[in-house]
Amino acid sequence: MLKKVRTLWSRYALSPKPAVVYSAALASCLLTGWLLSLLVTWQQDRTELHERVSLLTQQLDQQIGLANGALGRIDGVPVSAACDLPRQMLASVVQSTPHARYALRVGADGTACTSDLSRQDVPALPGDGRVLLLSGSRDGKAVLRLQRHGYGVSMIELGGDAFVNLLQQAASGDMQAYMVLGEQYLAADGKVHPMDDSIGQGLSYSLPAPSGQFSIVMQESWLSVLEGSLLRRPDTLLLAVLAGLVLAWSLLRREVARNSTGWEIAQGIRNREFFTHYQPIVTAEHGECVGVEVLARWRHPVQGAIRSDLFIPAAEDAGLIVPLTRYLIRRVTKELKQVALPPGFFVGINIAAEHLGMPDLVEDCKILLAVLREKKAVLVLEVSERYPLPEHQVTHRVVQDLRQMGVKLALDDFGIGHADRNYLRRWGFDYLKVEKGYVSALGKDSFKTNILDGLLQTSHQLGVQVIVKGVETQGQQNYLSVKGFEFLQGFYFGKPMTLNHFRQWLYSGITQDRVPAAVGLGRAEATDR
Ligand code: G
Ligand code: G
Ligand code: MN
Repeated sequence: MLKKVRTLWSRYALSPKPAVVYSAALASCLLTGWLLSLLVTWQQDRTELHERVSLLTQQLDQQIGLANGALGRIDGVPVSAACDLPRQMLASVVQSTPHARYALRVGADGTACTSDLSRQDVPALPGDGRVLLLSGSRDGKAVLRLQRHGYGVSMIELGGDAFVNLLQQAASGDMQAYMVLGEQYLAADGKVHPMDDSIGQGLSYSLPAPSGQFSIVMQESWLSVLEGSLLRRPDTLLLAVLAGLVLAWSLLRREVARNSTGWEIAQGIRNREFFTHYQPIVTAEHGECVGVEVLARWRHPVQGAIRSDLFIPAAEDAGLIVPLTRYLIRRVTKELKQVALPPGFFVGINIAAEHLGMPDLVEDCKILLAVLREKKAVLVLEVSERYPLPEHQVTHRVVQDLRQMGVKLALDDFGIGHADRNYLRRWGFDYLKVEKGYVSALGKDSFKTNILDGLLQTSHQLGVQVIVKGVETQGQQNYLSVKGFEFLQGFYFGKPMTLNHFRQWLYSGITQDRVPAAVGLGRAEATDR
């Protein structure tokens, strides 16, 4: 049970999960789309708010302008102790001024006349204040008083209803409009409220002079912008969703492109399109075959032979390298059963670093190991220096388990990565397989040649054996042999070949001569693909 959990953990938790990555990408696309919609909604609302405010400002300015004009006429009303004539004049001003209800004129001598017989009261008139916004004392409705001091005092009172109507027209849905004057404001509910902070955050417009004391505030709640981005503007949202989908789709296409290769590889494994080639590893001195490297090959039903430097990385990307390797190991197991191998023969299999982090690998190797043990052959797992082994407890345990079963470890492509002595010691490699470039550099690149020369000494110190790959000429073999390298691999000795070819190659090599030149040149042509 615990083992199963550990296996599942190493298989899923330690490797990236494309599904999670993909849904996260999709979610972020939709989020971006929605943010876009939010921004557009906010922008549109802002524009509309501006339009409404300026319209409301015009309307209010017109109303107050008329009242201001009326004040001028009231200034000219002569007041006398018997208010009859002034009252008539004031009443006509009230009648001809929209929404006016009441007018008052106080002469320079303090004599006061009003437009309304029933309202003889003279309100307390503040010093130089020109406008007052008040709750009407009689019917509870808002009342607007405009007054002017000069030669006496003139005052006109307007009913608040007209203003409230305008505020109501301007406000809609979640947009609110307020008419602010000093420390008070009139709201669309028809009431006068004391000023509060929330009103200050809206969009504010001052009325032009002479009504400049007034300002209009419009505001919209964030909640309604949020709601609007989702509901009120289906066009914007649709556009945003479309944009999100386009983004997601392009992502999906990349994913599908990747997955189609992945799918083909999976299909290929199922249909046994993958097979193996074997490339000999020989002693430097006599060219005697002491081992073999298993190389994956793919014969695609439509595209034909596909290069392994293309499909191996693709399989790694698609998370299929492990199943592919597993399949190849099974195939190699079956194939090698039929072959007699020289004692001590080593069989190299390329393993992805990720695979070494899975406890399954031990299980995957068991049957092959049993077959090889019977033939006194050794299994060598080749891991590339390209991708460092994950310094994970699981990986160390897997390596330890394999070691106990007699499996050897080779560091492949040595010289292209950053493996240092510590890395080699930590993982206990038995073989270093030197990158092809070092051999081809012989006689051309003294820097690389020097590294190759120095490698022997290092390998002795570390107790690892060196296999030099990419040997293509007799000159290279001679050089390496004289230098003291033990094992070589390359086209000069044998190209990767099918099992049948390899078997022929091996047996004829054993029964016939072991002169490398003859072995290499003669056989290389008969092999491969
Ligand atoms: O022989 P060839 O040109 O196909 O090899 C190309 C590369 O592919 C080599 O570097 C070799 O390590 C890698 N390769 C070949 N077969 C396998 C395989 O079965 N598993 C892995 N992980 N790599 C392989
Ligand atoms: O896993 P590894 O990188 O060792 O795989 C060996 C790769 O090198 C295979 O692709 C094989 O075809 C290729 N190869 C083997 N011998 C030679 C050689 O002598 N010259 C060149 N250029 N490539 C070789
Ligand atoms: Mn290899």
